[in-house]
Amino acid sequence: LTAADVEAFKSFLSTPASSLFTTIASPDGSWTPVNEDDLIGYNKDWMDKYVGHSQLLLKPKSTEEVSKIMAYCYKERIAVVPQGGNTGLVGGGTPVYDEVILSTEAMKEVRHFDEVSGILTADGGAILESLSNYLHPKGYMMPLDLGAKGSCHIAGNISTNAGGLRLLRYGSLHGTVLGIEAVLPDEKGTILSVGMPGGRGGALRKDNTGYDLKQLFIGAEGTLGIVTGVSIMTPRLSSAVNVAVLSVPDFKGVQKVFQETRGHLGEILSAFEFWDQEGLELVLHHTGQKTPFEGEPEGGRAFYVLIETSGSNNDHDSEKLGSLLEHLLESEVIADGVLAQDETQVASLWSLRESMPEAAGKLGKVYKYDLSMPVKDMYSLVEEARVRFEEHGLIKDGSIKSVVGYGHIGDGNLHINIVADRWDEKIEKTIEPWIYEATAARSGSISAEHGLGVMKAPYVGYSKSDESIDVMQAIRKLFDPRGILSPYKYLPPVKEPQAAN
Ligand code: FAD
Ligand code: 2HG
Ligand code: ZN
Repeated sequence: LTAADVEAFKSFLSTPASSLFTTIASPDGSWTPVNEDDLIGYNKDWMDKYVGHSQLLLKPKSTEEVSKIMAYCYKERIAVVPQGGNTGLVGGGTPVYDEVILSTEAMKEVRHFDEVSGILTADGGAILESLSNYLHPKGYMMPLDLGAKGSCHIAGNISTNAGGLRLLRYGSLHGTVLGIEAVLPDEKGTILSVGMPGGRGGALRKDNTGYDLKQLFIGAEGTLGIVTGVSIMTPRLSSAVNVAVLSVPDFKGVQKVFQETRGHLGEILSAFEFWDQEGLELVLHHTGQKTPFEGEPEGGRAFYVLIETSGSNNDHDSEKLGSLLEHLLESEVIADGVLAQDETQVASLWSLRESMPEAAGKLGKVYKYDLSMPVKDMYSLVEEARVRFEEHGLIKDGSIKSVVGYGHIGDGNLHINIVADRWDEKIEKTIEPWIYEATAARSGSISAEHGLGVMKAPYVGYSKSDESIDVMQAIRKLFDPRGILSPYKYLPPVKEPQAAN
């Protein structure tokens, strides 16, 4: 990055850029840091695990500004990392070295809402919770919800293909996103608009004219272009929401409850989450909440399940949920169950689950794994992990403080949070690649929803074949021929062909 680069960027922007070096003072061309503090929060991630050294933060206000930036970066071969709310959990949104940070923070407007179809069009930097708040008075809701909703941007959600707490009901973003506007890292800073209202074809539910290009951007983690706009299908807001939390003696019971719940509740089921005893204790300790259950579970351990229903007839839904609970209690599949009586209780039961990442973060440094696998194989992995850390002496010496299992059972997605007293190579090497091998042995995926980022780029081979990785590399090169977008992330480096002897 040179002084001339910074001046060029400034000329493209209507808002000022933050730079460590906005004053170019000395004759040798070195710069004077003026606002280092401004950049700290953008250089490190939510977990404090990944820390970069970017010297420049750009907050463009329009797609056209992004286009000028990307054309310039292409010309000058300047590496860029797109950043939204910086809540990602795999080190995707922070620089590895000194890449320029391009933040969507200043692009956060709703562009259009169609009250008949429920199609919402917004800038990429719109915060998920703001979009929910915009939709609620109109009787609509966002099809995704996650604990980071107060900070994450819709383009960040799309770029990570975030799953979250409602995927079971409303499906993945591959189904709900209808259109994407993105700026490509090419000579012109091409603005690619696919399935956006007003464009050729517009935002359509059904469109079979050629390759579905928008799908490539969903989960691309900023490797193909900068997502500046999105159109998304939003469902009607449910007028009746009911929540129950159950205590289940063992993980076999959790699977039984899941089976029974799907059978009994059918189309009104909107979430099915679980967590273990360690998880409950962690959350109670760090939030100061009280357990909703009477007394201790038998043997001091249980699993906990949160069931949510969303529908339009409260009498019908609560009767169904009530009779499910009765059935589970009578058949002794569950030990206890609590049904929320009002909105406050709904929120407090949800917070037992939603507070998990934050509570783990308060205890220590958290090695996080988000794995997909058949439900029956999930919890044995958590147990194996505990045995492994025990055998390696990491529990005894206090390096590992807790191993928590929780997640989105309804989607076959297990979260393991391994809470350590520090970031440490020895701890990491005991976990990785063992955990990826154990996942592959269960025919699982090493990332169910958080993505690859810098953390899992070297390990994607555990979930994808060499042929798939080669095709992904080729797609990446097509969109980003100079390799300037989020380098060092997402995929392993391209293998150079062996020279013939
Ligand atoms: P960032 O963290 O800023 O970026 C994430 C990735 O997207 C990076 O690779 C970045 O380069 C890229 N990116 C960002 N903006 C753009 C853009 N405009 N164009 C191109 N690429 C871009 N995830 C889940 O899937 N499910 C959950 O339930 C969930 N719960 C969470 C709870 C908490 C408390 C926290 C901290 C995180 C959680 N996450 C969850 C992870 C994270 O919030 C999501 O991955 C979220 O979608 C990231 O959005 P963001 O705007 O913060 O993106
Ligand atoms: C969740 O489901 C998120 O709460 C975060 O995906 C999981 O922090 C984690 O490991
Ligand atoms: Zn999750």
